Amino acid sequence: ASAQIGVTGLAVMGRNLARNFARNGYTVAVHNRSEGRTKSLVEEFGHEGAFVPAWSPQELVAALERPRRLLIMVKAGRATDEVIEEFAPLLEAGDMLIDGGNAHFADTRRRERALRERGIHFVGTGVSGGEEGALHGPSVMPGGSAESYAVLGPMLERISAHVDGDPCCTHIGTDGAGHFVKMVHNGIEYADMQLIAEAYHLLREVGGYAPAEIAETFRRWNEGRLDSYLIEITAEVLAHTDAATGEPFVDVVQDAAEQKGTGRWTVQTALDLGSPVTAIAQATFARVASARAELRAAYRPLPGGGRQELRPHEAERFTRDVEQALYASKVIAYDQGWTMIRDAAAEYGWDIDLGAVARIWRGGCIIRAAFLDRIRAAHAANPDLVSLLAEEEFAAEVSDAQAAWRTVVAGAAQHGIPVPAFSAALASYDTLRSPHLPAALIQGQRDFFGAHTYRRTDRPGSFHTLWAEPGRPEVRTDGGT
Ligand code: NBP
Repeated sequence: ASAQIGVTGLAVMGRNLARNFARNGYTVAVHNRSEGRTKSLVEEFGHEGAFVPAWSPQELVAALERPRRLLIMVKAGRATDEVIEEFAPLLEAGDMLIDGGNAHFADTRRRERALRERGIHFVGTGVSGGEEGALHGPSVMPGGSAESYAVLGPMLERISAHVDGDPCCTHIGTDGAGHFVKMVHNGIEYADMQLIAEAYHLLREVGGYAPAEIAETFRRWNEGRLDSYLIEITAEVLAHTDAATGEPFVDVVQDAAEQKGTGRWTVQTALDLGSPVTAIAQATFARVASARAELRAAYRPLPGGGRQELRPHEAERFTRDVEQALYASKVIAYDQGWTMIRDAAAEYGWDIDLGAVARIWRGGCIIRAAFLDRIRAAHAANPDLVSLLAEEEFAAEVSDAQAAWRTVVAGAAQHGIPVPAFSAALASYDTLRSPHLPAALIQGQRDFFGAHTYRRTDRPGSFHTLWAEPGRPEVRTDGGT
């Protein structure tokens, strides 16, 4: 037994993580259900470090130092359960089974509980950054016991991305916390991508700019507060010309967005937790709607908004307004993600360091951005921070942006350009900012048809109005007077 870590499942992610461990000086035992992947890994990349090929689960387990650390990198879902069932009987108390796949956090909680009873640490671990990240340094979000992190953490930190010398890996919390936070990362990613796409759409349709010109605008924005991986690759995609037709790449790609489902999980879970992640939800629905060809065909003949061309100086001002709207919306979308993490921590008893989440997303992952360092700093300065909007600088930026933000959303409506994520973010801002919401009327409606009761602004207790009786008398329903 000489390997410090084992990896089973050697498709793109597993293979690259195994190589990453080996390149960092660890001896890595590697195994795959079908032998071909193990062979090709050792043949192609064997020179990169110390690999121990294993041709059966028994061989893999026998190759590992105790306590054993075994990383599962297979297709999420049933395959993960099958692999766990295959390996768990071969392990001993104190060993660590790490699931680096995109598992649903509820599955991770279930698996962790079952394996804990068998004395095995199950470490559900979010891994972000795709295959490149897996090889060169991903953002790593391990859950599971603090005990397991003490042994495993240093290895995961070593292979993770680093920003300013800090590893993009931290112990997120117990059981499913790591996979939960990875899920929210993907939800935020959906929102950020949709917001950027809406900015592009506005610059194109209202601003009248060509994709290559918009690419330049994004490059410029990438030097300011919007500096991020997603803005950077957006500029690349927009500047790309299709070789076959000579047309902008974005004009030859079908406008129907796909998804693997982690955004959907975020929205489903948010409803259960009561977390108002409206920008993330709209981004997810925008993908779904884009792919509903039959609905789009039915709506297509209907009239849209007016289109008048902007003069050059107006288009320039509009571009500046869109930057403000994008930034403000982005702050709201990220804030929604953090709200959801805080809500889940309370629900599941996870002790999550909200600043550390921002810290480990500064590198390796898809939403990496300069801006995350400010979120980190805001939480570090005030560990009880309820919202980014409660922090002075973010509040000032969003306040400064709000006039432009409203102009952009109103202009989009007039032009008939859909901006579901911009609108949802602005509505969220106004909802949470408003001193009065029409929720009071909703309570009245609920009390009218269902005697659901309401609370008054001037007195404690719950009340019901006898709507059918003359004079509509009010009764107190909680036994108080
Ligand atoms: P895939 O998700 O495509 O899974 C392929 C691997 O699963 C192969 O090694 C395959 O073995 C193995 N496998 C399957 Br399928 N069923 C199995 C079973 N019943 N028993 C044992 N092995 C089984 O691989 P991937 O794209 O490398 O992703 C791995 C995990 O990482 C997934 O959970 C994914 O969601 C997650 N992830 C992916 C990315 C990404 O960018 N791709 C990023 C972050 C996380 P075989 O070779 O014998 O068929």
